[in-house]
Amino acid sequence: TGTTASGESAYYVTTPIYYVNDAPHLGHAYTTVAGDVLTRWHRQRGEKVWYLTGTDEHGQKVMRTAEANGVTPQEWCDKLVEDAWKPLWEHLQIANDDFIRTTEPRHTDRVQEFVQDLYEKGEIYKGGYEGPYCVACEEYKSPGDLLEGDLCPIHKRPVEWLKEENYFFRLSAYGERLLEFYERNPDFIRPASARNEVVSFVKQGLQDLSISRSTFDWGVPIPWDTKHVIYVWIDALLNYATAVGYGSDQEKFDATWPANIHLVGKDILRFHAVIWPAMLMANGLSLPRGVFANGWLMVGGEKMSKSNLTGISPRELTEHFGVDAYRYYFLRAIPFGQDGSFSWEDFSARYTSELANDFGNLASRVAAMVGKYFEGTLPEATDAGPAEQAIADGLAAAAAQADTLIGDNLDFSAGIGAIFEFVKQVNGYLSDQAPWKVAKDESPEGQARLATILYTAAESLRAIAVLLHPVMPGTSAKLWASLGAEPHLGALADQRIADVATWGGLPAGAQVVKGEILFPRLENA
Ligand code: ME8
Repeated sequence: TGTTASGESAYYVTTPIYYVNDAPHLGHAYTTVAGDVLTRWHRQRGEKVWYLTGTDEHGQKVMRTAEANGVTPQEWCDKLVEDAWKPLWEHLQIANDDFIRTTEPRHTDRVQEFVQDLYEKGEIYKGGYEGPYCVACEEYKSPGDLLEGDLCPIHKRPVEWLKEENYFFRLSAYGERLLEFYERNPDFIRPASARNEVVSFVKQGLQDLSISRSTFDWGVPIPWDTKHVIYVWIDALLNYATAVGYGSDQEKFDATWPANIHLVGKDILRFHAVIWPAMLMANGLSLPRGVFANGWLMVGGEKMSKSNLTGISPRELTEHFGVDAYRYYFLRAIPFGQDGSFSWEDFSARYTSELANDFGNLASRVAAMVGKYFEGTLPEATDAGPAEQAIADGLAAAAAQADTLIGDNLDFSAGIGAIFEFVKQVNGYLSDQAPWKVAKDESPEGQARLATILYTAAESLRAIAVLLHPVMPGTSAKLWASLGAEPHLGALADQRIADVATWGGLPAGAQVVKGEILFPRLENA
């Protein structure tokens, strides 16, 4: 990393660090793919970007899973991280800059220093606590929130009664300051429904937070009282700071912190929007600029989850639809921030109509016609008129909308929708202009018209390849190659969103080849 030319810190995006009690499912991949699209979008804006993901390895949940499998927790974590988590992110083309594991010394040493510091500042004291605890959430519950007396409202499984002498963080002292902070930074928590929920939660009054455990030992020891380990959530939240050099590499930390966006599922919003900012306030660090809570992927009306055995493996879907269609589908089909259900039928329908028919066919038709009528050499557009101007205008509008919707608002569904409106517009243009009919007119005027139509379509595809690159990097790269763009314009990753609508980027003379089919027909569709 490093500072940008202006000395501003990088656009820093994080995912939750996931528990390694089991392999990743669609829900984890949902948040991670969203973060990847967001960071790739900002890279194409030409910004300095830092994208962090990782794994949360301490706590009872992971410890018990390791025990049940007859290995040590560390062995269990090492195996799952290397065999399941990292390979999946590679498979899904996740371009994270770092991967933090909470068992790494670069993290655990800093966690101890952070907690020691709070202790010395008087922010931590010793006390006792008892209450119902959900191990799947790694969280004490309020008795009033339990279902049927003893079920966790998220996992629908019995809670355990815990009674411990613990260390407490004076969270209750931060309510007013947090409310002021939310007030001054109305975009800190998004979407608005999430902000409202947090504000009303904090207004009810905060309780001090138990931040240590002494009934098991799989965690980071409290430095001044090593019979206790640090509560897994305090340990975990700190990853966002330790991974970018907090306490170890001040230059890197200054170039990266604060995070611009913590992406989280709505299940862990309070940890990120209440506890985490309070921890940072207590320690005098600057606060993240935003927390965005995504909704839940549901199966049979319940949150898809490992604990409920409803987790679906992303590979089941990528084998059938391919990686890029997978990345596209969840962000396109579900407005980011809302819950959504996955279904094979819906995925197949969107694959066929939007990806294969609207987009894939456009790309292959244009390449085929440039091949057939101009031997693969992109002709010049000498006869551009109002129809071509409408396409250039449509592109400018789509690019501007997508930039705001995806890059600023994290409204992936509407942003991708804007790009696909442009795809539809280009398809409409081709049906109206009917180049296959114009081709029969062998006069110079007819040939100039044919050249102009095919140039316009190919130039539109140039822009589409750039705009879809953050969402579908592999497909866009194939399209870029098929347009023969690279020798003239350079690498796809170096194309800038701000320039994408400048008409005429792809020069006449580019060698257009009919590449492989972008979205093959589905088997058993
Ligand atoms: O909570 N729908 O880890 P975790 C959408 N270690 N998103 C889902 C989802 C679903 N059905 N299921 C999971 C933890 N997710 C902690 C985080 S951060 C300092 C520590 C996503 O393995 C979503 O982002 O339970 C959710 O917040 C995260 O996975 C929880 O993963």
